[in-house]
This record gives sequence, C-alpha cells and structure tokens, in this order.
Amino acid sequence: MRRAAGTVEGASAGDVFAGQPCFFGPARETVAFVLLSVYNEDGGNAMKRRFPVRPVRQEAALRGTGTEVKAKRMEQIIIHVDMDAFFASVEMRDNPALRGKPLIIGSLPGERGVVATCSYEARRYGVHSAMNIKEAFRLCPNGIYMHPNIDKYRAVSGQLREIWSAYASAVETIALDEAYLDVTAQAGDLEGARRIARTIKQRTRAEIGLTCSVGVAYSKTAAKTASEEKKPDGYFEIPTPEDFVSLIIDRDVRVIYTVGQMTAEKLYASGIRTVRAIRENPETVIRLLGKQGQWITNLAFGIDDRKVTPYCPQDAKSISREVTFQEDVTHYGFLRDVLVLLALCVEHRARRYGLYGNGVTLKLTYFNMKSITRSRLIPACDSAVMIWRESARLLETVEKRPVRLIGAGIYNLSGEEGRQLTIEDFFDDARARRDRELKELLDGLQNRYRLDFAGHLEQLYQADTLHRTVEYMRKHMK
Ligand code: DCP
Ligand code: MG
Repeated sequence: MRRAAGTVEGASAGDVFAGQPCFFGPARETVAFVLLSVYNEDGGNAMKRRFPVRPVRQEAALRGTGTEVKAKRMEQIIIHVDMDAFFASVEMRDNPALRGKPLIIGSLPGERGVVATCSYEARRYGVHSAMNIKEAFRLCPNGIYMHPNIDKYRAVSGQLREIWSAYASAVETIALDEAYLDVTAQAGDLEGARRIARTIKQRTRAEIGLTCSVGVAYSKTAAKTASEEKKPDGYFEIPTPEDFVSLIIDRDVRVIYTVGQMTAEKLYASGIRTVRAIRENPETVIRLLGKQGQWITNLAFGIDDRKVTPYCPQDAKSISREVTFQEDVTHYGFLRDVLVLLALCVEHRARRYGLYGNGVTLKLTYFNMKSITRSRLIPACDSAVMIWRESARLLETVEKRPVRLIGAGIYNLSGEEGRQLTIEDFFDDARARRDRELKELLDGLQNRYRLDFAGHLEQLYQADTLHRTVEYMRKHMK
C-alpha cells in the first residue's frame, strides 16, 4: 500500500487528496473534511474515507489549503495569557530574599509529593512541575523549598481576571494563572490585538508586580502555542493557520495540544515523530487514536475553530469527572476501582484551584440511559482518598444493573478546608496517612490490572489518557 500525495488546487466536492484537508460548500456553511485515501500498489483505490471536522469559516478553510486566497481580516482574535512560574513568582514578589534563587513550590524534601512549580533558576537544574520532590531534591539540593499558599494565589488570580476582563468580550479561565480572551471586537485587527497584549503585560507588571507571557492568534490552540513561544515575559503572534503550521511542522508531536506522553509514545511507535508526519499519515493517526486522532490531525493542519467560552472555575458549583465505557459494565468491583482514578482527577482539579468540597457525588448512567446521582455531605475536603471512600460507599447503595457511565465529584465548594480531627490525627500526621492510603489504593490497581503508573500519574488528568486507562483496565479485569 502507498499513500497518494495530492494538492487541492481545482478541487471539487468528492475529490480525494490523501492527507490534505479539502474544503467546499457555500461560503458561510463551509465544511472541512480531512480526506484520506489509501491506494493499492497498482493505483487502485483500496479505501476511501472522509472524516468530517467541525465547520470552519471560509477564510480559514481556504488558507488551510495553501491556495492563493489571502485573508483580509482575522475572523477570531484570541489572546492567551499565562503567568510566568506563577506560584514561585508570587512568593518572590513578596519576599525579595527569594529572588534570583532556585525556588521550588510544592512538597518539602522528605515528604511524599511533587513539585507544583519552580522558579526559572530552579528549572536550570532540570526541576519542573509534577516532578517527584525526591528527584527535585537530588537535582537541586541547594534549592529553597516551600509549600504553596493557594489562598494567596487565588487572590492574585482574581486581580488578574479583572485586568483581563477589561479587554475581552469573553474570558475563559483554565488555571489560576492562565486564560483565553476573545478580543475580536475590542481589537478589530492584529494591530489592535498587539496594543491590548502590550497593555495587559504593562498593567500586570505595574499593578500586580508579576510578568506574564502573551500569545495572539487566530485560534485557541495557536494562541496557547504563541504564549509559550517566548516564555518568560514573552510576546508572540500567530495570525494565520499557515503561520501556525510553518512554526510547528518540524517539531515533535508533543507540540500539539492534547498530545501527552502516552499519546506521543503511541505515535512514535508507528514512526510518527513530527507534525509533518501527522500530516502525511492522518489515516494512521486516526486509526491509532480514534476521535482524538482526528482532532490532532486537524490541529496539524491549523484547524481549530473553538470559541472562547466564558468560564471561571472559582465560580463553579462543583468539580467532577466521568467516563463512559465502550461496553456496559456489570462488575461493581471494577467500578469501585474506576472511582479511584476519577477521585484522583477531581482531587487534582480541586487542588489547582485551592477548593474543598463539602459533599461528594456519585453519578451512574445505566445501560438503558437512566441516570442516577447519589450524594453525601462530608467535612470540606480535597483528598482523593476521601472522595474515593465516600463515592465507593455510595456505590454500594445503588441498584446493581449494567453501567454505561460513571462519575464522581465534589460540590458545595469552599476555599476553606474543614477541620475534623479524628483520634488517629493526634498520633499520625493526617496528610501522611492519606498519602499512604492512596499509595495502597494505587498499588492495588497496578497489581489487579497490570498497570504501571510510575511517573505517569500526571497524565491521567488528561481526558484521553483517563479514558484509555479505564478501557485498558476493563479489558484486563478478572
Ligand atoms: N501547578 C500545579 N501542578 C502542576 C502544574 C502547575 O500545582 N502540575 C500550579 C503551579 C503553577 C501554576 O499551577 O505556578 C500554573 O501552572 P503553569 O503550568 O502555567 O506553570 P507556571 O506558571 O508555574 O510556569 P510557566 O512559566 O511555565 O507558565
Ligand atoms: Mg504559567
């Protein structure tokens, strides 16, 4: 089998150009397809499939094909702002003695846990977010280690949001220090967006005393890529899909948003290492990764028409995660194990925002699409062990029918941790005990399903990895 190369000049509906996105249809209703065909050695068409992607605007579509049509104006102008070494920068701002030093925020050496973030000085030693604290200490024994002070960072985040909101019709907060801004109306054109970006950077420095990196682009993905391009204190713009593609085409597949370590390894195993290789082998990528593969292929062609959706996690009423199984599940012991992973994901999100839940929920959708939720009040908590224990207890109370979807979450969020000391807490550090319990839970999963979380736990928080891990467990359950 060999793949045919093709161009899109003179394309008409139905034509097939392997690996090239084709676009056709009436001006406003343009639909993009990644058209794939695989030819036999003799040139006969062995397989012809069309993978529709979401509608894109005509200009972007035409630009994406590399035809001569040039966009007169950007349909969407998106800014992505990301603070530099956020937690560490706040601490250095407030304590000049820390400036210029390798500062590591997270667990302390000797504790179990990970690095939340670190100063750029510490990054020179190879320390990074999510790294085991033991490893960080080995690399940087002279670093300064501090626990995070989330309440403080949340307050700073509120101030940042005020600045961002002044220049955007929509602000989508994706972390305490990071947001997408839709500035299409306010900016008018690229020059206007540049001015807004400059103002945001100046105000952030003058009013809050911190630096940020800003990207301006035609899409969310490109804006995020742009803000990372010149970190720290950076500014970069990616006005068109061609600019995006030419920037990333020879980079590792991991440059693409949603390609984490596990996904990357799957692609590498098929010889796909760069964005160029994704573009040349979309059928392989889609076969390997299904829906996610389609999304990744679109991004490799610069296609991303997602809108900025106003969102502020601090205003959220609950935090939850759920998974739908490929086949209905009747084994409730397995469901109990899946709840461990869901609880970890909920814990992760809660901790990043410094939020505690005062109740735990369990959601199930049965094979017949009937959904139920069960909930229980708890002392304010953000711990996976507690979320797991309570949701597993709720699972015991439900009717045992085949399950299509399971979810776990916390609700009644607050910024204060509930203190309810138990007798064990007097003898044992509650945190150390939770760590130990969590380790036991994870060890149990690793043994039962032949999983290996070592160093990969962080990956689990990505939706695709969570789904894939759960499916893997389902196939290996005894
Ligand atoms: N964070 C965390 N755990 C992680 C990643 C991040 O607690 N695994 C926290 C600490 C960071 C903040 O979220 O300060 C923002 O995350 P970023 O990924 O934006 O990292 P930084 O802002 O620290 O650094 P950069 O300059 O690379 O953006
Ligand atoms: Mg940041």
